[in-house]
Amino acid sequence: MPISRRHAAQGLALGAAGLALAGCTSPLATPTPARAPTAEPSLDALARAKGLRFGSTLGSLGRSSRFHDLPYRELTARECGVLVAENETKWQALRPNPGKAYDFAAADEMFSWARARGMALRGHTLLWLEPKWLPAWVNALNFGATDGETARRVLAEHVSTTCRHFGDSIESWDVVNEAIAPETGELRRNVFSAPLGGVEQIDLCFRLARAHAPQAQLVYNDYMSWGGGNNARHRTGVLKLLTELKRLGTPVQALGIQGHIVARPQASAADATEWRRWLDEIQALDLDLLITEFDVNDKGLPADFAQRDAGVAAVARDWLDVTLAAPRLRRLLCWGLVDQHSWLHGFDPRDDQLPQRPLPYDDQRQPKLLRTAIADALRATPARSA
Ligand code: 9MR
Repeated sequence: MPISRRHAAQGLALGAAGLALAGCTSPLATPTPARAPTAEPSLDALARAKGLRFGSTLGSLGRSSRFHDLPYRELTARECGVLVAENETKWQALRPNPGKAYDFAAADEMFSWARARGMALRGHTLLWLEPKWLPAWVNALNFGATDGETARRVLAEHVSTTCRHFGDSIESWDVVNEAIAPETGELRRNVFSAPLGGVEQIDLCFRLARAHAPQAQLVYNDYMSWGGGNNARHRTGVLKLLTELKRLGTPVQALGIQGHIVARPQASAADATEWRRWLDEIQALDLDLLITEFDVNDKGLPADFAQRDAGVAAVARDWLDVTLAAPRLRRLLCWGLVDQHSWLHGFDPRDDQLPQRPLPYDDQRQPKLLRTAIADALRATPARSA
């Protein structure tokens, strides 16, 4: 099911490497491999050298379990210092049926594996506000506009049960995910909007998370990026929401920038300037920043693998250079490491039916130019003070 909404207007830059696209001619050739990962420091080691951490996601649910692809998960352990579950800590996964107990087994298995390898954990997400990502039974609750007490109890049960289960093992929680509609810049509505209010349900979730996960960093996570159109409206809406939360004293501590960027050969010096200014405004609210779900949608690039990989790497480098330069940004997580396991195959396939190549490694687990771009961006970013 394509989610074109998020990709509508992400005009992105191609820097120097992107301009090299024109020279690539071999159809579907694999480009010169990026530097071998084994001879290189891991991405997390490069990140740590600058006071950041690098991480990625793994998932164990469904037919194509990434977690049970053993070479893939060892690659994840080699490159990463932080792990986030792709789906296993979402409300829908933990409690699809209100008549049954919470099921933490899938998340627990992945998290205990990650902790044994010294990885820090991120939780994603306590409230994915849009109705289509809430459990069907939650959407079906009929609170009525005045029954705030019951609505509050449902949210409180979910947030407290989930936070308490994971205790202080989770260093950072995406408390609320994707509350702003990019088409309008306004708050989305869900079953909690009438009885509790739009901003109020978000405020409540953060307060509950603070009470039940006192050690965790509390994050608002969304997919606004640079560029005009929907992205501009989305940025305005997110800034407005965070400003209002701060005014209310909501314990939000950081903005998670998902970073599902889209490769299109468009110049964007103005986009970069505007993005930098917006990141400054967010930090001026006394908020930290994280990149939580980085990948590059290559629908706008040619079929040829060499051209595509060069284009993806160039766009990534441009975006990462600007975004990583934000002084309060200390985490960079990819939404997967190997192309084969990307969500984009199902959600936003290419028009030519060829598989997307959005991640730092190809299906043979060989590093691509995107890995080089990420490594170089980490090398180039200023060091954060301790
Ligand atoms: O990658 C995830 C995919 O496997 C799930 O089917 C989908 C719905 O739960 O969510 C995807 O992850 C999303 C993340 O939770 C929030 N930001 C956007 C991600 C890609 O859609």
